[in-house]
Formats: sequence, structure tokens, C-alpha cells
Amino acid sequence: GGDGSVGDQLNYTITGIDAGAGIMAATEEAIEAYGLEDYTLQTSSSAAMTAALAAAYENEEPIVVTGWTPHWKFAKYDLKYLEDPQGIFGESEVIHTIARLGLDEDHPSAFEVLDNFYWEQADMGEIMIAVNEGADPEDAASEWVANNQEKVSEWTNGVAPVDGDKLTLALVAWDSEIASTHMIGKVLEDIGYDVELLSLEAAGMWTAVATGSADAIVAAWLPGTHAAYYEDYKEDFIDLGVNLEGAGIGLVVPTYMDIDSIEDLNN
Ligand code: PBE
Repeated sequence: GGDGSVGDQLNYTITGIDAGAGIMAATEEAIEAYGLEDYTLQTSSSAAMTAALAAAYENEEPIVVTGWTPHWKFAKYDLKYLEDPQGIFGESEVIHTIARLGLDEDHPSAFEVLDNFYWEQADMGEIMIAVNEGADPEDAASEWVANNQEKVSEWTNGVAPVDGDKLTLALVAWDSEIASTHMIGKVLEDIGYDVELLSLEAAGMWTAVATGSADAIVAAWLPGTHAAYYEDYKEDFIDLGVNLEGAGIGLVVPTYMDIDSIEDLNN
């Protein structure tokens, strides 16, 4: 039953992802800023969020999720970001590559490739969509690398090959980061590294690169999403700059929902 309000239709639930994700902290902030205290932000995972979205979408049921770009869900479903007049979710984001201190001296070839790494949303999208369609992330990444040798060679040209040096890349199992980390891992393997991918929670990923238990991450969402992690550790890593532009986060609903703004969640 209920009164048919937007909140009632949504069971006063925002479908979230893993607790450490920057978008979860931003959503808690939005709940306060927009007076959405009746809502519960459900903690789960990227996979559980997209499963809930798929199930709702299939039945044209109301749902609001913590969403981000680039992400395959926008290719697969008709979705929209809710307007955010208070700017809680920030403007356009960029993704940075972050190396541990000393990586430049210990693994100069890897450091150079990571420093050169830059690609476009559509590139990441190709891998993400392949994985969503069932490909193994390693295979999808290898295929992208094979099909984009010109782009990859801009990162690897003149870089000295190595002979099985071990390298650890940390990530969180967000769809976007599964794509990027597997891709750059494959590129580094192709120049001779023995690459291990270490899947962690968000806080653990930042701690790993700041303490040196991981060599690098390609998953630093800035300036907003990971601002707190960045601030906490900024003396303890090397920021290699932007690897992707035009990213973003926010609250996302299917276009069949008759609301346009986060404010409308109060209706
Ligand atoms: N995300 C994907 C992450 C960063 C990458 C938007 C889910 C986050 O919120 O921390």
C-alpha cells in the first residue's frame, strides 16, 4: 500500500554500491542536503546494484541507483542522471593514475607507461561492454589492446622491456576499474612485467598504493569522488595525472520515471 509518493514507490531506498566508494559518501551528503532522511542508502556492490537495476528495468519498476560515467549501463538501458541543483555530486570528474613512492626508480619502464597512459571514454566502454556481455575481463582487455596497437604504442614507444619483474596493480571491482586495470595490466605484461591485480575495498586500494604494497592504481576519481582519500595520503604517492576525462557520478533513474531532479525524490 502507501500513498503513491515518489518515496513510497521507491520504498524510500536508494540502491548503492560498496561502502567505501566515493559516490556513497556523496550520496549520504545529498540525503542531508536535500532532506531525504526518510531514505535508506543500501550498501551492496557494483554487481548487486546493476542486478537490481536490470530487474527493475525489465518490469518498468521505479528505482534510483548510485550511478557513474563511464559505465555500460547507459548503453544498455535508457537512463538519466537526476539534476543536482546543489552540486553535491560535483562537476565533471577525471580519473588519475597514482604510483607508489619510488616506483620511478624501482620500475622506470612501468612508471613511464603509467605516466603516458591516457584514453577516451569510448575505449573504456568497449571493454566494459564486452565484459558485461560475458567476456572474461582479461580476454576483453587483451582484445582491446590487440585492436588498439597504435594508441598503446604511444604509451610504450621507446620504453625498455623488462624480464618478468613483478608489479602489483590495486583496484576496486567497479566495472570501470575492472576494464582499465586489466587493460593497463595487459600492456605492462606485453613489455615483460609479471602483473598481479589486487582487488580491494576503496580505502584498502588507497592504503595499498600509499604504503607501497601496490605499485600503482589507475582508479583515482578526482577532484571530488576520492577527495578524502587523496587528502589523507597526498604526501605518500606520486600523482601521474589524468588518464581519462569526462567522468561523473550522480543519482541515476530509468527515463520511464517521471522525475528529473534529486529534489523530486521528496515528492
Ligand atoms: N565509482 C567508480 C567509484 C569510483 C569509480 C564512481 C563507483 C567511487 O564512487 O568511488
